[in-house]
Amino acid sequence: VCEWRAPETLKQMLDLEMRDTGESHQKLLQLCRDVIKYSVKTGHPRFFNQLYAGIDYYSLVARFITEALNPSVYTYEVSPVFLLVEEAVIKKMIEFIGWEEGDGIFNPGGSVSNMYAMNLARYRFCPEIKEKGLSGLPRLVLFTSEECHYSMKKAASFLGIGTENVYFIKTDERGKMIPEELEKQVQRARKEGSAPFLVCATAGTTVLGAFDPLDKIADICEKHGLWLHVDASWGGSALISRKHCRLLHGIHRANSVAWNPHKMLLAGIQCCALLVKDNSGLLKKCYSAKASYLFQQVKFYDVSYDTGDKSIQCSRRPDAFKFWLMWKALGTTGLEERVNRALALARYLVEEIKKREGFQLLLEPEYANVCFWYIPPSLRKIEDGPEFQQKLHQVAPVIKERMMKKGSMMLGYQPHQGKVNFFRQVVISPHVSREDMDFLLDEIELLAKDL
Ligand code: ABU
Repeated sequence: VCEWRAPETLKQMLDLEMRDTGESHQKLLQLCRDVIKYSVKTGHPRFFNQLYAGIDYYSLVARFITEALNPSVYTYEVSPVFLLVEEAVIKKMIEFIGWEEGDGIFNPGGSVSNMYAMNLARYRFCPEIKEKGLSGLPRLVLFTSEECHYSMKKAASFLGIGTENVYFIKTDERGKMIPEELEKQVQRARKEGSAPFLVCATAGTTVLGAFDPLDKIADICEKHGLWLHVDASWGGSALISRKHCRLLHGIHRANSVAWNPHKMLLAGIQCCALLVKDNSGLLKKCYSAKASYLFQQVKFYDVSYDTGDKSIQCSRRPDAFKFWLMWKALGTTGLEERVNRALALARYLVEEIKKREGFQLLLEPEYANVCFWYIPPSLRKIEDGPEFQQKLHQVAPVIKERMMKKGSMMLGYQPHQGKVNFFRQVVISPHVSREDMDFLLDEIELLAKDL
């Protein structure tokens, strides 16, 4: 999976210096080989480190095509095909959310989609902000769960809302936002004289893979007139599965949804859409700056296809094409099988963890995040308490170091919400088999046998 080298060693091994004269092709080939050798093979079936893994081969072909054509998706005149493809993909994603109509845009990352949504919600709340700026606004407050993605804080900071004005709502033992706590916090914000404007629910949290109760959250948003954004960057792909789409029950009531097909569906980084339930051109009204050298209003074709002004970007990659080509190749059924297979494999891993001594599940997962501790032999006789917890906290980092130095697999770990370091195994790639799950558990035992 990887050929680990420490940064200083790797700097010496790679010839990173850029010189006045160019290098020979032979040298360039060697450099390319080195780049490949020392890069992490995220397509390897034993790369379980992040919320993405593997690559769909059709989306890889799509990437070859777009890299060669080098388009920028802002006007129909330079990106006729890719603009139509993006429109078609957005339309189809909107159907799966359950909206009759809507709008959307592909962005460089789910964090950016969340930021777009936050800004859009604020724009709907006070449209004059676009011209007048922040001065004169009341203290705006938004709500999200304590398990939310860290982009919520970044967006609040970047947009001038302020991280103190993000109210983090308590979650239950499964990591889901507690609606009654949301209601309390909205009322608290109103009593404080601030202006609540947005609730961001999460469908598929980063660590635990939890899904917030969207229907109940939507009831509260409707009652208080708040924009509901669902960060389904990770969990959105469950919408494709008839077996698992119930995880997102109520998503059709959202005002906006972030959904990243580059995660569970393997559309290749980056492939991230922000979808908006709107038919009034809100995205364009909020973001457009009407550059006359790009978005001329007098053209020989229908300028409504020049959709780039809905974006805060100017140059923009044709990310929807990767998803479109693989959807064309696999059909909805193939995508559905991909989701079902990953979740079945996660379930297999859970059952194997339960059978093995020393492995302890954190919670029953509802998605592809399998969170567990490994308790090595020497700790099994120690009673649970501060000493045990402090020792357990050291275990996952040591195993991680050993697996990376050996190069046998990659698996994430973290401390989280007061719990000491535990592993988070993410099952995504269709190239992963039950044997890889067994290998993972065997390898942890092997790497930790002296701990
Ligand atoms: N956007 C979440 C990515 C981090 C992770 O893979 O855990």
